[in-house]
Amino acid sequence: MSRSVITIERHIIEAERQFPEATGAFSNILYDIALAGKMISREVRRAGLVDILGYTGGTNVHGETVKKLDEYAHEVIFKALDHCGHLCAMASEEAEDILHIPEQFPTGNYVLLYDPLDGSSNIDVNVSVGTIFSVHRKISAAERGGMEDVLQPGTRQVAAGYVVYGSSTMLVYTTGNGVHGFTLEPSIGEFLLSHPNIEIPSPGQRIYSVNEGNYSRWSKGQQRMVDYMKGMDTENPEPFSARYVGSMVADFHRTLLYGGMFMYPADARNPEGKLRLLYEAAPMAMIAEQAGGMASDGERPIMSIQPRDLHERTPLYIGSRDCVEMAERFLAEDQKGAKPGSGSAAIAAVV
Ligand code: P6P
Repeated sequence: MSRSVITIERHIIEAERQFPEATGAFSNILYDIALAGKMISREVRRAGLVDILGYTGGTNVHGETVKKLDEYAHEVIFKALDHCGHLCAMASEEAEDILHIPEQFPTGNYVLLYDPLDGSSNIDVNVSVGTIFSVHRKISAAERGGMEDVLQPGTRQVAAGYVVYGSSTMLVYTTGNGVHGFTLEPSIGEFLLSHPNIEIPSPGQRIYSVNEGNYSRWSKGQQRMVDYMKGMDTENPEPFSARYVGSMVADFHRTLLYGGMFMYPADARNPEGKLRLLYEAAPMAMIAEQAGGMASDGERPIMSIQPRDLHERTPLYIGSRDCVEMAERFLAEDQKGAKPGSGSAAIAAVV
């Protein structure tokens, strides 16, 4: 056995010990998120058996109402944390409005935002999906939190992470002291530290990740950048490789470990992009920055954006710093009305 066996609970406790004033509230939130991740992982891995096991939709063999997996994941997370006494409110991709803590439970000083099962449409074809979470401190005076507590910029996050349900189930999180990955050992139901202190390689592997089906709706700068990465620009000595899963958590996880850049640009049909700021882009941006990478909306850091709405969208460029900086240079030329083919200035300094 080459390395000590460290569970996520042990890792959280050790991290908490660095802060003598810590009350343990924050640690308990992370424990409960890890528990929810284990429960969701179990159901995701059985998804393909729904018909065989008689879970035909309306009710299962036990007469229970069977929910779609993303609704299930939403409820598992809410019910794992609604009574913990450390949250003043929650918000979920699956819920239109803010989620208040039930009256019968105590509240606390943190807010949890989450996408319970991102990419869930891919489950039917056995493609990796994921859960994304973001934790902020409560800032309002009210005991039970409100929109003010939820609509905070990414720079105010105290923790962020995701669970990727792939060839294995991994939980990756940061509390502002580096990024750490834990792999679920199903036989004992424990997340074990497998990727301590993850850093995005920069220059990383020359991988770009974007849905090129949107090419015709992109800006000229966006089109020129992708043309460059594909080697269609004579100035590019070495084309990038293209990888696109279509599940953000999977595409980001690969980018975190290998480098390169994942993009979901704005386009003529989605002028604000497709991905959600609060519970998709901002938590991934905290992880990327903590891992030495970068996350931008094409002009400014994702973490700097002051949210206006619970479900607002944002363009996203995230990964190795050199790639995201290149993206900002290409897109800046859109602002200057650059003529097609003038991408050379944006290419400078790209490794
Ligand atoms: P498209 C999944 O539906 C998702 O929200 C992200 O996980 C993923 O990156 C993106 O949408 C894929 O969108 O338009 O390429 O299918």
